[in-house]
Amino acid sequence: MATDSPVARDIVERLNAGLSDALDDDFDSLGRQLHRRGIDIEAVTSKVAGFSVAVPSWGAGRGGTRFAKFPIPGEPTNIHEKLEDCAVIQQLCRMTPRVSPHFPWDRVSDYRALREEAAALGLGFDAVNSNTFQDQPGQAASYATGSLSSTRAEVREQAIAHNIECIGIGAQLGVTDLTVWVGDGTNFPGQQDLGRSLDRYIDAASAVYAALPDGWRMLIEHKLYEPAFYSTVISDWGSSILVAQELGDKAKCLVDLGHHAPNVNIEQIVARLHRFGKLGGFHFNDSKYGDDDLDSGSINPHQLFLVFNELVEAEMNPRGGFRPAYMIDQSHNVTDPIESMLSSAEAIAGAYAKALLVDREELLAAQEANDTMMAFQALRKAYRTDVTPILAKARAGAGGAIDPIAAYRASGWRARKARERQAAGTAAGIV
Ligand code: PSV
Ligand code: MN
Repeated sequence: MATDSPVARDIVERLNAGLSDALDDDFDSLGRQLHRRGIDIEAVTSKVAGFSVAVPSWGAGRGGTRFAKFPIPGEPTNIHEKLEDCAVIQQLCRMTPRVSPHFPWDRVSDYRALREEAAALGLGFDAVNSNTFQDQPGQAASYATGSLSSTRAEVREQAIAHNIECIGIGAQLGVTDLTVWVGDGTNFPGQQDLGRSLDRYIDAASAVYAALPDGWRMLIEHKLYEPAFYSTVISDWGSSILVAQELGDKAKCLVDLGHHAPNVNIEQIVARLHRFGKLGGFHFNDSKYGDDDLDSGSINPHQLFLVFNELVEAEMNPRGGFRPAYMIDQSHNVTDPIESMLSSAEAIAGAYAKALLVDREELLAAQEANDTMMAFQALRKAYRTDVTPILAKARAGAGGAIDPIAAYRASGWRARKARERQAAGTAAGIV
């Protein structure tokens, strides 16, 4: 961490001092309860302290919807200001040490300098995201017909070149993952040939894959629909794994929680992808209807827990290796993005902590004996445990805030930035 913390350290220390007795009390009580269940709270706390999830640079602003954007005074409008806000999140919660950039949104002239700027704020970078789902001013060819799967060769070439440029930027930022999400698809039956569009995607994606340096991965992110509403080229995990298998070992699948039809069993998708060594990353958010990009765990915390139950299972039984790129991918329309990401980091780490509490021997024994109720109870016991003292201890132990949102509010950060920063525009768009 740089010597100048974004939020004054004494604010965090003063608030922590007022909360630490109660936290110790709750932690000790939970420790006794877990001890009776054969669980060492210190071991769980140190695993939680080692957990991290990246934050998206674009999530630091108020994203808006397709219809409107309502900026707040003091929100960041460029990558430098976004990094500052991400540093606040990391300072207070201590589990978001990396920022995932998106290009060309985060374009600068000197990426080595950007890496140093982030490092001075206590941050590193995570997976680079390419953007071939929007046209940029002055761009030679339009993505109106798709990008990697477009019928037009010059469009595919441009999309390939952009992804290769992202790899080059990522190398300068110290990153080793490229996440590729394309909005390619159709709005009318018959608009494009469903087989040939996938052929074109695979051909173009192979050219990007061929440019991956050693140690790099290409994370293929699927999404059911939007912006295309009849068919999407990489619509589901089936298409994603088929493409990843076709491309090769460096290609993995990335699961974004919101990119599935309602009620789809996403934890099973996680288990399947892991089974075939293809689970590369995860985008956390929550939804009620579609790709709502709501805050993680705000609608369905139980689903988040069940997903983590599979992720912990994968962590403990890595088969061909398990190195997931975890990232928050949300759009904050009605909250301060810093508060939303603090709250989401807590929800995500909480689901992880609960999944660590599952007695896996008990679960396996019940499963093998076909004792459905006891298998379910093994999960339920873990899920209903209040793990907030573990999360707060892990945070405070790493120098963070016991109550991050309270510390953030006490810091007056946003009001200060409102005086210093330019106002954000109101142009709407999907983020
Ligand atoms: C697409 O909906 C997505 O989930 C992809 O990860 C994009 O990169 C991101 O949102 C921002 O648009
Ligand atoms: Mn995503």
